[in-house]
Amino acid sequence: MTRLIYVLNGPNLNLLGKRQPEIYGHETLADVERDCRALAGELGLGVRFHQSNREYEIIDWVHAAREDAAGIVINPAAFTHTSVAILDALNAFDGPVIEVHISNVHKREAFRHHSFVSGRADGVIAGFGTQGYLLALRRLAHLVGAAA
Ligand code: CA2
Repeated sequence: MTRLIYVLNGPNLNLLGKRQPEIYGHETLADVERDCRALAGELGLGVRFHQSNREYEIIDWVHAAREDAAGIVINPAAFTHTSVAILDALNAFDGPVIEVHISNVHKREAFRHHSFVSGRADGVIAGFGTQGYLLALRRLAHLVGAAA
C-alpha cells in the first residue's frame, strides 16, 4: 500500500521564486511540488501538496491528514512563529511530522527563532533551501517504512 504524505505550505509561499530570491532562491512552489512528486514516486510514497495564505485551511488539511496520511511535511511560513492553533492540530495527528524552512531562520531576525511547531515536530530542517523538502520526504520514507 502506498503511504501518503501531506506537504503543507503556509502564507506567501505562493510567491516563491518570484520575489526575494536572495533569501528563498529561484525555484517556484510549482517546481518544489514537481520535485517532491518525483522523489515520492521513487520512495514509494504518495503526495498531497497544498499551500494556503489562510490559517484555517492549513488546520483543515492537518485534520484531513488524520484520516489518510502516514506523515506530514510542513512549512508553516510566518504561522510558525504565531500559531498555537496549527500546533494543536498537529498534536492531534499521530504520525511523524517534519518542519521545513527554506531559509536558516536562526540566522535571521529574533522573532523567527521561536517556532510553536518545533515542539511537536519529529525533525526540523532549516537553511537547506528548497532541498529541505526532499530531505524531509527521505526522512519520512524511513520513519513510515515506505515500500521502495
Ligand atoms: O524560511 C522559510 O521557509 C520560512 O518559513 C518562510 C516564511 C518566513 O516567515 C519564515 O520565518 C521562514 C516566509 C514565506 C514567504 O515566502 C516568500 C517567498 C518569496 C517571496 C516572498 C515571500
